[in-house]
Amino acid sequence: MQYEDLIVEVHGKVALIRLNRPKALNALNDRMMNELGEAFAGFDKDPQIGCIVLTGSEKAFAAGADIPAMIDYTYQDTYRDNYITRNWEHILKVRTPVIGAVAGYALGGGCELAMMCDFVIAADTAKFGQPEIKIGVTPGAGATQRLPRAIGKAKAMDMLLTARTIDAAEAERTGLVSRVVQADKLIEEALAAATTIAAMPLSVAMQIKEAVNVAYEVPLTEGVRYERRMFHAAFGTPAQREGMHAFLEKRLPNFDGL
Ligand code: CO8
Repeated sequence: MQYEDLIVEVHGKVALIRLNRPKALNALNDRMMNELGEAFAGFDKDPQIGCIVLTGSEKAFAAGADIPAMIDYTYQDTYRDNYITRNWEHILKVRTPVIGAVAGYALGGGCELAMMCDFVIAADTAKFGQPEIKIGVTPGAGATQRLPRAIGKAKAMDMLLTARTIDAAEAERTGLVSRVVQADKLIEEALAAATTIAAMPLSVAMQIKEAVNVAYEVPLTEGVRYERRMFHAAFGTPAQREGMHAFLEKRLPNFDGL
């Protein structure tokens, strides 16, 4: 599939999606967000794909929503006609695991998009920030909600109110990203992590992703009950049979198609 603002590649069972508007530091516009939705949906329904990596360029994962594109919007455009917001959350419907691989700027909507990935691997050049206040708007794709959950209220308020960017080391220290790697190894490391995930049973990976996301929506006892039902339901599945038999037979499991 050819896109205007994305480059997509398949590496074995891993799909790699690159945001590609280099002249605008991958500013996220309507066409790119539509294409991103299409790319995610296509890979998500492909049973050969076990993990998706979302990345940008060396200079920018994404420097936020496209400012010139939205400068003249009215409340009617944004609220009634749902401009901007209508195509930003396709990623949340993706059941296949998604890793964000962030180098350079992840600002505003770029940082929010990274936070919608299941986890983020950052290059040592990565910079995260929510500078919306500096251009006179609140965040709109979840930063006021996901950032405090990810890094705590104090750090989130600091970033949101001062528009301060944090570097990769601070992002890792605060839990915004899972690991930091050398910039020239980012794609290699992200593909390696994705390949590891893609070798696991996809059905179980999807269930784990679903259960972790439930943790942000329901009280603890409900979440644990939800997990327990998933655990009960695992018994008798091909993945459980193969995983446990492979362990006893001292061989690597083969989860292909499971
Ligand atoms: N939109 C459009 N173009 C951009 C953006 C952007 N967000 N960011 C950078 N660019 C463009 C610049 O205009 C410039 O283009 P040109 O060469 O034609 O002038 C080019 O990219 C390079 O940028 P700079 O020359 O500024 O590069 P620097 O290295 O000097 O600075 C920065 C890089 C610090 C990233 C700087 O460009 C910057 O501050 N960018 C804006 C960051 C920002 O404010 N982002 C938040 C935008 S608002 C938002 O994201 C809200 C999302 C809500 C989504 C809701 C959906 C549900």
